[in-house]
Amino acid sequence: MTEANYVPHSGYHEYPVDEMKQRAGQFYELMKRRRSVRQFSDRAVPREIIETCLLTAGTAPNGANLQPWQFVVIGDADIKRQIRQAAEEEEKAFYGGRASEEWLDALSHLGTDADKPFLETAPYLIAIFAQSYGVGEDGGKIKHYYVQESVGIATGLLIAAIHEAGLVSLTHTPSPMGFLNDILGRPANERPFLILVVGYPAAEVTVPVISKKPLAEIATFI
Ligand code: IYR
Repeated sequence: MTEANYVPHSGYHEYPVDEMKQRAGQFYELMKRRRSVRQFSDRAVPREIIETCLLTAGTAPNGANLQPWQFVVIGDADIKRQIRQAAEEEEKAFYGGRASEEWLDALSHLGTDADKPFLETAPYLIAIFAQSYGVGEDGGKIKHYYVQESVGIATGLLIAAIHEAGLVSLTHTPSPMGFLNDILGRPANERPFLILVVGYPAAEVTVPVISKKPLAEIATFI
């Protein structure tokens, strides 16, 4: 047992209500401009930007503060090529019959297919792993809590940080993703969560027409 140790929360800033409204609105204006992008430029992105965005991801609230995540940043062309090859193999099976008609129907308005050139074009792929359990110095298993929730929240912060920095991203989830452990040499306690594709958009980038549900549909005040 480790005893709890408290310090004053000096990082908290209170704003006047009008300023709060303005800040909340500004953040919404920023975030609603974010789109998942599937056409990337090969333009280089400074590694430091990715590092800072990962630090933001690492601030996420998480189970028992055990921080059950690992971000593998891939900039190497040969590894990106291997990932594209393995992902496209799974995607061919997915689009070619493994996915139900209902699933393919739900995706049809996005115009996605098994071809994933962005996995090679984008300067960075971030393979996000969820650590189902930790491994102690003695090799013993350390129980992790709320792993999916924790990694999901961290990924959300990462996506927001990348958008705020002025880059675009795509959450890519070939299924199954076990090939990531093999290609990246990750241990058995780490399960692939998703691949975040990061970079600048291609010059003539387009995005599908979609809409977001209005507040009344996504929230209930009682
Ligand atoms: N993983 C596939 C299929 C796919 C599934 C969902 I749910 C999406 O929102 C988008 C795509 C692919 O990446 O094409």
